[in-house]
Amino acid sequence: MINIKENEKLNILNHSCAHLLAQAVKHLYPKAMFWVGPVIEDGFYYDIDLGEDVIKEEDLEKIEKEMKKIAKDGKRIVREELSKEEALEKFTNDPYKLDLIERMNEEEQVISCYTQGDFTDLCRGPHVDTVKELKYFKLLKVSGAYWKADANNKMLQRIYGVCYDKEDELHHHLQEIEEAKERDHRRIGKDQELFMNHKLVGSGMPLWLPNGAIIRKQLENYIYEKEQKLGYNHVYTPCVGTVDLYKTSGHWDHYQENMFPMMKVDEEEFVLRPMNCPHHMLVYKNKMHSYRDLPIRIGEFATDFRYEASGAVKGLERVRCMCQNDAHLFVTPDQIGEEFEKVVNLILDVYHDFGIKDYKFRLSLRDKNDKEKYFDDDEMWDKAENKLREVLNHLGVEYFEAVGEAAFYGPKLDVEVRPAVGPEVTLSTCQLDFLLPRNFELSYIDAHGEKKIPVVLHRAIFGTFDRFTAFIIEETKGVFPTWLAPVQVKVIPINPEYQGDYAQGVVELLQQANIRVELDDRNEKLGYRLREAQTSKVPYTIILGDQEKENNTISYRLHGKKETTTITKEDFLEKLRIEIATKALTNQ
Ligand code: TSB
Ligand code: ZN
Repeated sequence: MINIKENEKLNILNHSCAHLLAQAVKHLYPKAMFWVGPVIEDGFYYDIDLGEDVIKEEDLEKIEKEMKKIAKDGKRIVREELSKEEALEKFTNDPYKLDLIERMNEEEQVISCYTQGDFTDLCRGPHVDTVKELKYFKLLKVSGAYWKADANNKMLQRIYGVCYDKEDELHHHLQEIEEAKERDHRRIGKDQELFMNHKLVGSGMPLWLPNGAIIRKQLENYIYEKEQKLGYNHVYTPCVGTVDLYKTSGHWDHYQENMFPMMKVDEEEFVLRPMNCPHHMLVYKNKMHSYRDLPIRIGEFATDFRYEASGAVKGLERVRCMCQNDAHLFVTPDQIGEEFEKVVNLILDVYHDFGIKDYKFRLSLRDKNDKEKYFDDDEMWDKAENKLREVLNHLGVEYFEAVGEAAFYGPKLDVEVRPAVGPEVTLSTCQLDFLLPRNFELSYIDAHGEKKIPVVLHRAIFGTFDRFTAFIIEETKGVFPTWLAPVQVKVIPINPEYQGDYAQGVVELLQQANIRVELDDRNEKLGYRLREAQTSKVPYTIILGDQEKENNTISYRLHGKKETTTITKEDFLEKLRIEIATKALTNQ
């Protein structure tokens, strides 16, 4: 998709279209008042206070019609510059615009407004010359948005739209939106019964259904095995901690707005944990360590709770209850480079296994001038940042640097991916930390018998199972590689009356080999059952007729393919066994 914001011409067009939208809304809902209507990456929106009225998705067409009518009328868009006093006077009945004007400084910015026909809006501009230029636009959706993004404020209505200067560009954009909707993990998750939400459980608290649980279990087994081979030790720790634990770690002071509130039980004050690091620090501290023990790698599939704004919560991608594929690596300063390299290699290895190609490494560094935001030890920061850079260069991975994006406690490497819908998100992360081991007074004995403080690497390869699953659903469009697919094989006897028993035997054979298999011997037409197997996205469909029964063979069809292959049951089993064991991406 084109980034409209970065294209000056489209930017002006979209911003002008936001005004056109506001004018049309004003015609249809005279009581409407307008907050702000900015251009965004893929179009524009306008936040509107409609009083008692509510705009629904089905009202957008009527608003669009009104916009077309105004555009056809072709009024000029006229700019007027005002003093602050004049602006306050002009918008005296509009509390939203007054709020904006009151915060403006005349010395620093020109206050201007733009008028088209019967509609005037406070705006910096620029705009197109006449509304006639706005031809190819579409309103896309409507949602709620708190005034100034503050949940204590009134909920406004946000209408999204997009405008292009050529018809085919708009058409192309709308097609892309349609495709993205098809891929959206929330849609596939519902269609394939992978997860659900229920308001009795709460927003951002998905329930994993049996099909989704199979995928998750496979992911857990997969990464657990990798981590075992790399010398990780997994633990189980509770998903609550006391307030004092988080005071010790510093989260209570620096991360509290992302945490669920405290709950009191007897005399103890608990919080649901937002991170697992404090627990793992205590696991490390449970015994003395020598430099010879390091690196120590403590891993956990750990449930965390974070307060995410209700508007930000999204399917499995952004949740309030998540499970991290977490580990904390305790190393000597000399081991930072080597251990970091192993983490990057693990990330590359995993992405290769899943066929993930479209991602970006972001190296987040400190802003040297910002002494407040960052832990104060220039030498240590320089060393650490250079080390991470050195490793990335040595591995030859492409990355970009983000100055001022590092955490308070150290530099980090994140992997950014783009979901079907919405802004980029972080999947994997690896964060260096010099502070937490100090806060917990961790130590090891070095080669000279001296007490030293270890460095910690926080790392999550999948990020969370939740977000990674969301991403994989979208990457595969719900056609999972066989090793991950909730149902791997569907068995369809052409005529259940004649081949039913044979089909049952094939099912049992596959079940014995731990293949996830389903029999479809319903009394429905073959075409209907085949179509359904296709839409349910099962990798293999086995079709059994008289010939197969006579010859003791099976005929299978791979998802999305027309041709059918006939082989012996044993050969099929062997083929599947290899495909699953190698986690092949053959049906991708
Ligand atoms: C890696 N303490 C570290 C840990 O040791 C940590 O918590 N890092 S984190 O805050 O970056 O979170 C780890 C990963 O969780 C992120 O990279 C991201 O992929 C995932 N994640 C973060 N917030 C959410 C959320 N609300 N929903 C789903 N996944 C999330
Ligand atoms: Zn951590």
